[in-house]
Order: sequence, then structure tokens, then C-alpha cells
Amino acid sequence: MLNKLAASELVLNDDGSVYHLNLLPEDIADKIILVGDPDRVPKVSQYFDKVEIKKNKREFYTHTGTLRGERVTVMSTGIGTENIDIVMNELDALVNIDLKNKELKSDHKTLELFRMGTCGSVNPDVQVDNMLVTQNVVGFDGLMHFYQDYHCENEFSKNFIAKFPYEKIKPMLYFAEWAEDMGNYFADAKYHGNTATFPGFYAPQGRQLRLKALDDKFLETLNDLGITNFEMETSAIYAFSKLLGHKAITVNNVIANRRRGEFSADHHASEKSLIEWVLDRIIK
Ligand code: R1P
Ligand code: URA
Repeated sequence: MLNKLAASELVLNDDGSVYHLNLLPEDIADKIILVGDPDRVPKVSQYFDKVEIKKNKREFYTHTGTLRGERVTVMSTGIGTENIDIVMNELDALVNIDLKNKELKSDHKTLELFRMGTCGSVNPDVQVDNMLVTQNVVGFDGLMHFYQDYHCENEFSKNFIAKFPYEKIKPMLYFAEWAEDMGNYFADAKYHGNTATFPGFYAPQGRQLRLKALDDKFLETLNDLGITNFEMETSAIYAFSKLLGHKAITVNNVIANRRRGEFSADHHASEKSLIEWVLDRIIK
């Protein structure tokens, strides 16, 4: 790879900020909370002692400030791994590329990334309104196949691939793991599990409105293969973190149990408890 990046590869705004996130290197902390919903950003930053930076572009809203004296950033990613492709590449560029000269830096900076999201459960025993930490993830979105150097194989992935019955979908699967030491932040989570990340909310997650999903037994099959829950971002967050040398962990609040047909009775209260629970653990 060339050390100097062309203007078409690393696109910057007029003020030198990265193109989609609209941020300069000094706008982010080393601890970054990633949420899907832009409306969740102020709900998180309201707990900060002080918010120093507020910037946004499209679905990417960023607030940086201090909490209990420590610098922290909260950023929305919008929905889906295609946005994570942008978020992870541009966050990494902010710390590991000299934006002025468009050159890769020789010293590497590691970011700590915390996805604070919501998910649905495919395990009938998981109770809604509880925190679930992702250890292994299977990406159904196919994104990481576009990156030459990405590979992750472990006991979970080998078992999953061996038993996965849907041949049409199999080629797009990829796997990723949490940064194990980040698990120390959330050792007391009610659930630790394996997550499926999907490139859609409806049929990919077994939902049928007017259109039939692939298989009525899809959720049951996933659960039999060791999946606990699903959402739409973690596979790419974990995979990019491994490739780019960052550390990531996902905590999702379970708002739906799909096998039991249950949805959180008060998802606003559930979101508030997720925010307080995560903040209390990542910043002491
Ligand atoms: C779907 O409603 C969205 O909610 C979940 C999914 O991953 C998807 O982004 O995450 P957030 O609660 O972080 O938005
Ligand atoms: N997020 C998802 O992607 N699916 C759900 O069922 C709930 C939250």
C-alpha cells in the first residue's frame, strides 16, 4: 500500500475534517460510545459533566465531553454495517493517519469502542430489558469479504458453518470476536452470548409483514446453532477493530424476545437504564 493517500481515497471537508463524520482529530476521545439512534446521543451526553464538541453530518452525530473528569465521545452510527464501514474507517483515520499530509502515521493509537445498542433475542429464556454482551458474532451482511486481510475462525465459527443449513446465504457469512479484556467492564452483565448481525430488520430477522421470510424456522435454527440475539452493527464493529487494531465490545439491551413474541413494556425506560448501566461501568 502506498504511504501517501490520494485525494479521492481519503476525502476531507474544506476544514480538513473527515468527510462523513465531519470531525477533526481533536474532536474525539480515546473512549468512544457508538449508538445506532442519533436521538440517543444527547440522552447519553446529558450525563457528561460538560459537552465540549457537538458536530453532525447525515446520521452521524457526535458529542465529546468529560464524565467524572474523563474525556469521552458518544457518536451515532445510524442503522447497519454499511454505516459501520464509514464510521470505523474514518475514526481510525482520525487517529492513525496524518490528515494534513494524507500519510499513514508510524505510531499506532488504539481506541476503546463501546457499542450501546438494542437487540432482539432468539433464545426463549432471555428476559427483555436486560443487558447482553456479545462474545462471538456472525455477520450475515457480507461486508468484510471486501477486505483482503480479514479472517476469523474459532470453535464457534467452525461449528456454526458446519451446521448452517441455508446454502444460499452461507458464502456471505463472516465471524468476529469481542476484545476479551473489554469484557472486564461488563463482567456483571445478566447475559453473555453470541450475536447475529443482519443486513435488514424484516425477513433477515425472520419478520413477515406482507412478504414471506426464507424459513419459518429461521430463528429456532439460529438458536440451535448457538445464537442468543441479533441486531445490525456488531459484526463489522468487531471485525474492523481486529483489522485496524482497536478494542471493541457490544452491550445491547434486549428489547424484544422474538421466540416469545414479547417486546419491552417501556423501551424508553429500558434505554435509560442501558445508558446509566454502561456509563457507570466504563467511567468510574
Ligand atoms: C433497528 O431498529 C436498529 O436498532 C438496533 C439495530 O442494531 C438497528 O440499528 O440498534 P440501535 O438501538 O443501536 O439503533
Ligand atoms: N434491533 C434489531 O435489529 N432487532 C430487534 O428485534 C430489536 C432491536
